[in-house]
Amino acid sequence: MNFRRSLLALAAAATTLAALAPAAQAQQQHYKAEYKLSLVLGTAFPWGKGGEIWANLVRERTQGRINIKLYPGTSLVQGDQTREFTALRQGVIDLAVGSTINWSPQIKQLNLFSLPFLTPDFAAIDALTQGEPGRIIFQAIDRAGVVPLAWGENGYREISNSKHAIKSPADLKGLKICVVGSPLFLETFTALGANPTQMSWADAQPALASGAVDGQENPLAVYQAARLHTVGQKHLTLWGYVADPLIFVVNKDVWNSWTPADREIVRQAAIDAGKEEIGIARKGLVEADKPLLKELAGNGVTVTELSPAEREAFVKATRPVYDKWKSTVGSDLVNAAEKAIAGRAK
Ligand code: X2X
Repeated sequence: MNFRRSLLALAAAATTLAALAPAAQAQQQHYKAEYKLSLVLGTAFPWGKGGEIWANLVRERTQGRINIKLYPGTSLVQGDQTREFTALRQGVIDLAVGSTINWSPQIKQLNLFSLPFLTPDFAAIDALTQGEPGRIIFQAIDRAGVVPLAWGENGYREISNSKHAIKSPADLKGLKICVVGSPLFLETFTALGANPTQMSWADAQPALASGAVDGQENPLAVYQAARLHTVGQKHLTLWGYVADPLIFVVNKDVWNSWTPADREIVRQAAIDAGKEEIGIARKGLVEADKPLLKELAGNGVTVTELSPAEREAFVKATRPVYDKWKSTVGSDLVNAAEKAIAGRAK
């Protein structure tokens, strides 16, 4: 009798398992063999390293169920980085580590970080991304149909040019500067008397090399890894006018196709990769002797640091642009950002 009962129990268990297995299989079948991760900059840069760390963590922690391949150079949208967000939404891109600058034409709230001279230091960036403004921005991205998971960082954008040292807005007069992203950048540089021209990163490098443009603005880690001193960009001014955070995201349909457990793995891996990437992006700039500045000087680059009064002249010249864009970004969001920065841990 007992034996019979055990057999019955076994049979019941087998039936349950058999019923479960197809469900699990069905879920597995929705998984693609490979997921495409879009990046502007490759693994020679902190940005691309962040993508690589994320992909590796996901592959390890899902035992290969989710296999992510890197597509640097925004190659999935032929290098046109301002089309990256639309392609993400449409499913041409599965995942991305992207700059708020490149996605700001589609999501106006992302212009927040590009308001000139909003963030005075690294603690201010952290106050935004880890505080209420970061939550508001993630909601906006989510509403636009893309799942935001974690923050990373491209860095503070500093200005370089091939002509002369920039110490005041007058020194920018007439300089041809390439910029990317929304019209906010064109307005900021126009307010400073420069001659801005919109260009993707792919187009910017040959334009700098040929002298078609005089200058550019990018984080020091990008300047250094791209060896911009070799294309005549010998004058570098540290003005920290715009912080450039990155966001780790996933296309919504792809996200929904994963099991809840796998979603959690991908989210945690993005958070871990983001933290590590921010450390890489700030390397050489947060240590007391700022070794990156010495490296730059060693390459024959003139590094100009501004006195508070000199910096203030740039702040003043661009204030009308800040004020005008405040309503486009959203007054509530800008107010929340100013409050978070004022209350930051220093
Ligand atoms: O194009 C740029 O300047 C870059 C690489 O920094 C961005 O994608 C925002």
